[in-house]
Amino acid sequence: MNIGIVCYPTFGGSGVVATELGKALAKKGHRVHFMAYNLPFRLNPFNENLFYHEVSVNDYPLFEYQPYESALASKIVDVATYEKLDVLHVHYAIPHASVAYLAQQILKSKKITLPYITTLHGTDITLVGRDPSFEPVIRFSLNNSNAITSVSESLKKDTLTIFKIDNKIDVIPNFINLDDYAKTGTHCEKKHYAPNGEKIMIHVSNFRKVKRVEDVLKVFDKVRKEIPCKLILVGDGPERPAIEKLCRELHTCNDIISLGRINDPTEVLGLGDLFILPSETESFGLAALEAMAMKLPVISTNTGGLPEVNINGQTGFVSNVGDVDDMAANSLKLLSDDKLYAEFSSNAYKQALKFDINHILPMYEKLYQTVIAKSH
Ligand code: GMT
Repeated sequence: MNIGIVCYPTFGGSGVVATELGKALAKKGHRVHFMAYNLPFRLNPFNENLFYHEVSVNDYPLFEYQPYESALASKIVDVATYEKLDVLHVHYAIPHASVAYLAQQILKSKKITLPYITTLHGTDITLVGRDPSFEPVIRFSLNNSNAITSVSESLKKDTLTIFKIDNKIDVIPNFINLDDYAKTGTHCEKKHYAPNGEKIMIHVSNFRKVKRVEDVLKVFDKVRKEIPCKLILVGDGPERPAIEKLCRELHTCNDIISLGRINDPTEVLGLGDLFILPSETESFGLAALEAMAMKLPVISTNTGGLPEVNINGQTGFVSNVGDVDDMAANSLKLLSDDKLYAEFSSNAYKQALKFDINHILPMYEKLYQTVIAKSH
């Protein structure tokens, strides 16, 4: 198949999922055309089946806001026409679903059929999408999508509650490529970060408010008062200054290693003992799944789709949002009991196996074939 993929190229789960999906499809022989305003950060398009089409928006003094939607719609029309796309897959509803609809209508006027699939990732529904000003556009473009997928049952439920969607929503969960994880070696030794054999807790995110990184620090502070422990933070974002302030107040800075943004955190995860994700809301929690693929048990909240990934009492523990005492107690339970830890670590890996790309990719391929067949 000739498949077009539209995604955000920046650090964030939706871009990672879109990129890894495109790479896996290309490996199976499909021709995959990415359209984004920058090269997606995990994409190396040097592959016979992968193509990258940059969406550039020229600046002009008249524009306070650049017309990204128009530029993207024109790019889709162009790529669909000349590369003969069979299907378009847009990741993140805003604004990609409505842009896909516009492109589809323009192509229709040229007698070209292009079905589009919208994959909902989370904040496009639960945070940004909640803004009532977006409601009519999101609802219309979802109802007109040839198919909609959501990355968890929880997100499907939220979407149906927040919007009046008549269209069916298929749940196709996020995935990981376990082969990549199996290959991961690390050039860095654990003792470099934990010279005295301390345990290592890890948090990976884009440091937005929704991630509650302050809770990571509060939990870590409680844990390190009981057992020697280090915290590795991977990522960067708007909450970084607040985090730095809190670590000074808690006097924990010397035990925290901030690595900033890392394209592929797999190697770092290989050094860790425990992953922590105390998000306010999380449609799935791809970062937690990536940690589980590296055999790390997870301490998370019980919000959104997290309990579908992190099974409470088996692969880690889930707590109410903001309950840092419970998260600290659960962390200590795991870090101070080797037998329990080994059991959870093995369960975490087994759970990650269920989300291997080899199980998930056929679901997307089947969906593409269905929408293509239906639209002709
Ligand atoms: O988590 C973010 O802030 C980024 C966001 C995105 O769209 O890039 O992530 C969302 O999509 C990921 C991939 O499907 C999910 O694993 C994350 O749980 C989801 N984030 C939230 O719901 C907050």
